[in-house]
Parts: sequence; structure tokens; C-alpha cells
Amino acid sequence: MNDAVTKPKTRVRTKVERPRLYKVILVNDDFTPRDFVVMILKAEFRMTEDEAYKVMITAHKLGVCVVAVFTRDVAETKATRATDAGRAKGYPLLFTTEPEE
Ligand code: TYC
Repeated sequence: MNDAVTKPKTRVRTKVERPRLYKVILVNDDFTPRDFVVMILKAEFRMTEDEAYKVMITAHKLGVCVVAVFTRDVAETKATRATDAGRAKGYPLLFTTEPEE
């Protein structure tokens, strides 16, 4: 058999795309105590006291603050857990997620 017949005409090229990342966003409210927000940020997002305070005070002043970015599953799980921790104490604390551009 000659080459024209046996050689494949196409090559397999594996293309690996990075998963889309999702922002976890902290939303301000008038009721959740500042210390509680900081405590949740430290516990759920492994932030230092300083990092957590900066994120909390930014949301407090501007209305929202991006906490961190994760893959979709991780972002949604953390946002839900953090929001539920507030609910458990009767606070309206809210974390949402949003895809990065
Ligand atoms: N605004 C709240 C207060 O004054 C504190 C707070 C900050 C609540 C950030 C939520 O995402 C938040 N007690």
C-alpha cells in the first residue's frame, strides 16, 4: 500500500480550555454585625483578620465587594455556606456568585 492511502490526513489536536471562573460577591446590608461578617470571611474564605476587615468595610461602603474567584462549583458552595451561616443567626447576610468576563 502506498503512503497516500495509509497515512491519516487529519491529526488529533487536544485543546484544553481553562474552566470559567466565578466571583464570590459580598453584599452589604444594614443588620449583620461587622464582626460577624469578618468572622465568616475568615472561616469560609481562609482570610486573615486584615484581609477580611478590608473586604467587609469595602462592601459596607460601596454596597458590594468581590471576595475571591473560584471554579463554579467551589464559588457556589462557599457562597451558599457563608450565606447559610448568617441565616442560622437570623442575619440577612448575602454572598452571590457571578461569572468573570
Ligand atoms: N453594614 C453592616 C453594619 O453596619 C456591616 C456589613 C458589612 C454587613 C458588609 C454586610 O456585606 C456586609 N453593621
